[in-house]
Order: sequence, then C-alpha cells, then structure tokens
Amino acid sequence: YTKYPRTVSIIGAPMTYGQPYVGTDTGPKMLREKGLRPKLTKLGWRVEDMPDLDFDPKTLLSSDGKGDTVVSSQRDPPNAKNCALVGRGSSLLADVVESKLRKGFFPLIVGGDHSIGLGSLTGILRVRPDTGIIWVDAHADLNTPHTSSSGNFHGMPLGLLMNHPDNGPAKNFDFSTLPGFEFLDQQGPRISPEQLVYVGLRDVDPAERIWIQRLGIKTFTMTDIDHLGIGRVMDEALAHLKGRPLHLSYDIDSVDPMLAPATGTTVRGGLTYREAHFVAEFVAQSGDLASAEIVEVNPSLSSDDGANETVELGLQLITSFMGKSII
Ligand code: HAR
Ligand code: MN
Ligand code: MN
Ligand code: MN
Repeated sequence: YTKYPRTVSIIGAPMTYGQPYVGTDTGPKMLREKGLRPKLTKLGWRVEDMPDLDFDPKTLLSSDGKGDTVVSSQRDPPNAKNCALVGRGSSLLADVVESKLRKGFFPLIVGGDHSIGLGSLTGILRVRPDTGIIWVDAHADLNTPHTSSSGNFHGMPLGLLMNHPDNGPAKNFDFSTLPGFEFLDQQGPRISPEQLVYVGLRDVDPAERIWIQRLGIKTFTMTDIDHLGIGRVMDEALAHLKGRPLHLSYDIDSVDPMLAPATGTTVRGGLTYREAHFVAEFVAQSGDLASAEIVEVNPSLSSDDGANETVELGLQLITSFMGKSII
C-alpha cells in the first residue's frame, strides 16, 4: 500500500441514463448513510468526500452550468438511449477522475449505472494509460450502438473504449454521430484487449462473444470459476495484469441475485458471498489497486430487505477491496 496514495476521494456518480430504471442514482447516498466514510477511516484512509456529481439534465446539457441547452437531447441516434446525457455525464466524470488522480488521490467512484465506466476509465487512462482493468460482472458490457439490441449504454462502456489494430468493436466508430461524446475523440485514450480481464460473466450477447474471442480478452466466466475455483481464477487474472496499476470495476450484478437482488439486470448463478469477497480481498492484497468503482446498486428494485442487503453487501465489498484484512 505504499505504491499508491492513502487518501481516497469518494466520487458519487448518480447516473441512471445508461439503463431504463430510476433508483441507481441513490446508490452513493445509501452507501454514505450506511457509513462508507467512517469505514474507510477505520481502515486507515484519509477521506475526501465531495458532493455527488450533478447529473441533472439541465446542468448536463448546458455548457455554462446555467441551464442553457447547448447539446440537443431531442433525438437519440439508433441504439443510443439518452445519448447526450450519458455522454455529457461521462465527460464530466472523466475530468473529475483525471484531476483527482493528478492530485494524488485514490478515486473511489460510486455509481450509478455501469455507463459511468466510460467516464471513469477515460479519466484513469488519461493519467495511466497502462492500467489493468478487472471487470467483475455478469455481463461483458462490450456492445456499441452498432451491436446493442437494448440501446442501453450500461452495456457499452468497454465496447466504446476498446481498441485493436485489426478491428475492435469501436474501430472507426464515428463518435461525432453520438451527441455528448465529443470527449471521446479519435485521439482519446482507448483500452487494449490485453489490459482487461473479465470475472463472473454469465450473460453475454452474440456480438460480444465474437469480440471477446477475436480480441482474445482474458475471460473467467462462472463456468471457469466452477471449474478452477475462485483462487486460481484470481491468481491467473492478476498474473495476466502483472506490473500494471489496477482498476477494479465491480458491478454488483456479478454477485448472485439471492445476495444482491436490488439491481437492474439480475442473472442467476452468480458469485457466492465468499467468492465476491475473495475477488475484492485478493485485489487489495496485490498492493496494486489504484482506483475502483462499484456500480448498479439500485435500492428501489427490490423489497426493503433486499435493498438493505444489497447496499450492505456493496459496502462490505468496498471495505474488502479497500484493504480490510481478516487477520
Ligand atoms: N448485454 C445487454 C445489453 O447490452 C445487457 C447489459 C446489462 N448491463 C449491465 N451492466 N447491467 O453490466 O443491453
Ligand atoms: Mn456492468
Ligand atoms: Mn452487469
Ligand atoms: Mn442478455
């Protein structure tokens, strides 16, 4: 833990526009209410907590922050729902994450839906282009508007940022066709397939499957976890990313819906309580974790008990990857 800073900046990113439900915007607030800040302090972190980013449509769509609409949200391009809102929100988040990293903070980004990955990764890659990304998720989030059947941006952050000399999903993607995505210009930072590892996949779309294979992305599905055990999976995952600063992107829907029911796209057969924690603990123990995010907690999508359990689980996972040790 000496390699990376011991001051964490909590960045609340209450994004909902990447998927169809309201409620993901309350994730940051719920986690704070359950004691996020004191838990981090207890682990030895200095904590900087800012107000949540302002994702109010009026603010997002105006350049002067005074409500004058400068980006049209009138019409979304095909398969790109809430395009301008997701784009502008991501751009804002990218700038904040970049600036926190440059000032020496550990950014802890609290979603919000997984479309915030567009912003957090862009900010991180601007500062540390060689970052290794551990994407813990039931889903691959590797679509683009060209392949997505839902049009929901939370299924696209990796697809839009992926680059490959031959033909990545977003190769030659014309970002000027996506209002609000001007920040992802042709020179913008991109992910190479070798700097990404998936853990927990079990609901992958046909086009995503093709790209995972063609790009050769290191992938550990639930089947691999059944077969190898989570210990060996994480050994291999971190070996693959050896020498890189790490970013952990933790989608709560990676965990089994019995334990994390309050999320928008549940898929049965997910990580157990221990597997989910092992991932977090093992990444923390590597000493290479430099940024992290937790996404898709939506307390409004289940019973009160289910919501509480899910928020509580999110909090436990955060304390685990932020360095809580059992002994
Ligand atoms: N693959 C589907 C789509 O692109 C579902 C994506 C769901 N994504 C999340 N984040 N919940 O992982 O629409
Ligand atoms: Mn996801
Ligand atoms: Mn998911
Ligand atoms: Mn699906």
